Amino acid sequence: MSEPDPGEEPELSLVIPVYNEEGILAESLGSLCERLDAEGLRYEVVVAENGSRDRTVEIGERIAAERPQVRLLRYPEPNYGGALREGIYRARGRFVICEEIDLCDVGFHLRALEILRSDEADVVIGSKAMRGAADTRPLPRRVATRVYNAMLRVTLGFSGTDTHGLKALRREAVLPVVARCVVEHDVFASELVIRAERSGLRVREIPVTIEEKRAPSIELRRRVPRVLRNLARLMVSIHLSSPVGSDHPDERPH
Ligand SMILES: Nc1nc2c(ncn2[C@@H]2O[C@H](COP(=O)(O)OP(=O)(O)O)[C@@H](O)[C@H]2O)c(=O)[nH]1
Ligand SMILES: [Mg+2]
Repeated sequence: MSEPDPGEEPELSLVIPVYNEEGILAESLGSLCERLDAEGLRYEVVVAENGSRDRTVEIGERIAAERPQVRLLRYPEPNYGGALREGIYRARGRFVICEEIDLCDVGFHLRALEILRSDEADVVIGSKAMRGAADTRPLPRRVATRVYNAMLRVTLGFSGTDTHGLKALRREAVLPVVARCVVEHDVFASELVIRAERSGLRVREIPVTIEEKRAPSIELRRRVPRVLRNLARLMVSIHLSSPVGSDHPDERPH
């Protein structure tokens, strides 16, 4: 990863997993940084890339060289969850926002920061499915979000409406939870939220408006089998090794 600026620590780290994003990387990062600069935030952007087969790395390296706030992290395996987790570990800010390069919703960053700064929550989820949210994605993906989160509620006792996508974290509170996560790929994001909730962290959802800059790189039907496999692993891990109420850091096996 490119060396961090040894100067002042950022208050906010944005972690953005990216994979084959040559089409929108430069424009998205450029306008994101300009908007964050205009808000006067002390921030860094950790771009967590792995195994892209297009010009993503070349473009990411150029932007990291041009903008001191941008760091490029290269995770060794093709793995969204692994890259996101590594980005959270390497983030230096007190607050960490998990972003997606096709969203970059500064409105969410500002609302979530206000909640974290005033110590009203440890985790703020940008929900696509709660009352007040606006989701402009195609119908199958909206339905998939609802079905998936209903499965998390039924099988894992999740109490919210969304786990994948935008979230803001108080880094210190969440690091022990990240360390206990066992699944990879897409389901890691859900595991993080569910384990945070089960360990007693204050999780709050706020509605977001979702307007993707492009269709997702992986087709929905190709994603489903892997998501189901990882969900099964997560259910086994949570129900067998930590019955409800015992995900608290003090109660886990050492
Ligand atoms: N590092 C990494 N990032 C990924 C991978 N797959 C998707 N991403 C990134 O994750 C974010 C969301 O991906 P997207 O294709 O829009 O899927 P969506 O979350 O269902 O909308 C984008 O920033 C992608 O570049 C992957 O395998 N590795
Ligand atoms: Mg997307």
